[in-house]
Amino acid sequence: DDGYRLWLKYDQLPEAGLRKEWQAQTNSIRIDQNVGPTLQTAAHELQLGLQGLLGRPVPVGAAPGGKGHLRLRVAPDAALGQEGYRISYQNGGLEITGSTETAVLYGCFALLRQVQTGQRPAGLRLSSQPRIRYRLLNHWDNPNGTVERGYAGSSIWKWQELPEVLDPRYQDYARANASIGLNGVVLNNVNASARYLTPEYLRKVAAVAGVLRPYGQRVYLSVLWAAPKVIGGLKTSDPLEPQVQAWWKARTDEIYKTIPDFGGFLVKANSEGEPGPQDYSRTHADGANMLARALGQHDGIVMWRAFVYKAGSGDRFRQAYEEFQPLDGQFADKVLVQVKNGPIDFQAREPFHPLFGAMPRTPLVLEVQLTQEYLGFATHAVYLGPLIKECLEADTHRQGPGSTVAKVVDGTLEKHSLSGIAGVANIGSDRNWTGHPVGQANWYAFGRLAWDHTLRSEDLAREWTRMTLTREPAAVAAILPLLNQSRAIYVRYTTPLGLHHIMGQSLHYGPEPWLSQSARPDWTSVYYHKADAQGLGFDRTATGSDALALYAPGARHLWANPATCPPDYLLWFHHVGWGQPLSTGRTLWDELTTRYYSGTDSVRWMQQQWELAKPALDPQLYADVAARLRVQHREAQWWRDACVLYFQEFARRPLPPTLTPPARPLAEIKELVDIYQLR
Ligand code: BDP
Repeated sequence: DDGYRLWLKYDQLPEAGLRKEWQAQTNSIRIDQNVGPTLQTAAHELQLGLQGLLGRPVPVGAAPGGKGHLRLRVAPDAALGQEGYRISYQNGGLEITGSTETAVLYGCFALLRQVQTGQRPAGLRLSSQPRIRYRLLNHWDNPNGTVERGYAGSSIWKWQELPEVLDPRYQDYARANASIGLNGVVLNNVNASARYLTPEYLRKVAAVAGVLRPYGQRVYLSVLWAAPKVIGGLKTSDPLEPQVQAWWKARTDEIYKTIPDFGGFLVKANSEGEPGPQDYSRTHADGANMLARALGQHDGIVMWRAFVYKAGSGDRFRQAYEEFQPLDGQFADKVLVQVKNGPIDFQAREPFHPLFGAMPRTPLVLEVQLTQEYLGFATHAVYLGPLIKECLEADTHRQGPGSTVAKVVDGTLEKHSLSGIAGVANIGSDRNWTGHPVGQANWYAFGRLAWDHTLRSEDLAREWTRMTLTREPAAVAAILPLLNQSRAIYVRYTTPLGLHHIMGQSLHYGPEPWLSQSARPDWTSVYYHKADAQGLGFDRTATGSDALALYAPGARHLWANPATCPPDYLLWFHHVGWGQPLSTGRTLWDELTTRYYSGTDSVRWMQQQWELAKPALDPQLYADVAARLRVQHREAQWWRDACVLYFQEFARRPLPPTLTPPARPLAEIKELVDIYQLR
């Protein structure tokens, strides 16, 4: 098994009885005549799946149908909204209904999931609708085929070959996205090239859009703020200049002529050297609103990213908040502000971003990163369900207890009709799409949570495992704890107790806590961990940067007191003495080192769990993950030894007696980083 089929494996169900039960309900698929391409796609996908799973032909024919026939029907239903579906028995036959063809398509994949995970058809009654309106993957793919922070091969978009050649992968990609409830794709990197807006490229983009459309996937583009200068021949890209406004309006109209269901723009502006409205002393709102006006009557949105931090302007933690919060209420109706889950940058664990709940008049898109830039690339097995859920369930306390990030993002807390969530894709041209097979679980869980953030991370891990790896109970029982604990384990052997941003420079791989020189101070490690003879951690209380003050009192309260702050967040907010006893009963030093060691040992445990599942796994897939786990263990030791020895230079304490000191000196480990960084 090369992993290409993802979770959409339609191998015959092993249980003959179960097959029979489903066969009795799926003699044929019935659709009305003259339906559109999406319903035809839905019928085709269902046919494909059922034929494989049930091991016999399932013809598609004209409705009505009746007993034993499965009907797909589009019928406006206010209770289901535009995208929700219902699966139920009507007149003795199963029926999948929704207000739109796309809704029925989602319903078809939901039905297939029922069959794939071994549910019985008797009494089946299921309805579901998405809680978030825009559910997007963000590709950081470049025109030359590279992927920024991509670890699964090159880009799946082959721009040279487009529009004539349509790689079959585009359709399989669209199918995968639709099957988990996503509805849109930003095709290109936020560090954007202007060329996507040229007529030459728009033809290519339109060709991709044509493949994705029947699967309910709309296409969006990241835009370069300076495009009017770079490709438009203008001298400025000042958003208040009429010629700039006219240029964007004309470009946008052109896009909609080529792609009538174009989704809109994603913008990274005045961030990490990208141009933006501030180059002309204008605000982010001036820029975003200008683009919203260019969209005019077209059905599209602007997603304006809040990932900004200027060198030398204090604690990086505070900066996005300070720039964006005062703009609340100034953004036009079609604008959503896109905020990363945490205030720094996709670290293995971050407190939720203080902007959530603090901009009640602006819909905020939650951005999470599926590509594991800071989580071991495609080498380390890290299931991200728990990370995404941790953020969604975090309580901002902005409108009293229960004001979770999820409620901010889905729009219910502040009564927004627009809502969005974005996952930075971990997909590339590797045969199995994501490099590490467990990366597929992250794509899967993200899509399912984007549809319904109340789903449990553990349940999604189970679904994915059973659809993708095996349904053999003992193997599933071995794999699930591995997945569910993998993120916590990764945190322990890399950045326990709230350490953050101590990874290798630029590449963001491996440990480099000693990094003290860089182009900007907030790209070093010492800026974040602040180790000294007294202790460790970033004081973000009133005696330090006071970033804690950005949170509502209820949320602040959780972290404000070092004695009661949950250990997982401790060093995010406090500089703690090495000998300080923690709530765990150990001193900071002992707890820190114990976590580095236990995290590393846990990778051994992950290996053992994987071994237990071996008899039920495809040999190729088993071997691939087993080998990656061996690397992961070696690199966990790398992290452990690097961090323990480095911090020991400050703490000047021995390891707790139960721990065996690293066998190699720090100098040797530092060389490793240089080898990896290719400096
Ligand atoms: C950082 C990445 C960088 C991205 C940036 C962003 O290192 O490559 O361009 O985020 O999100 O984490 O804009």
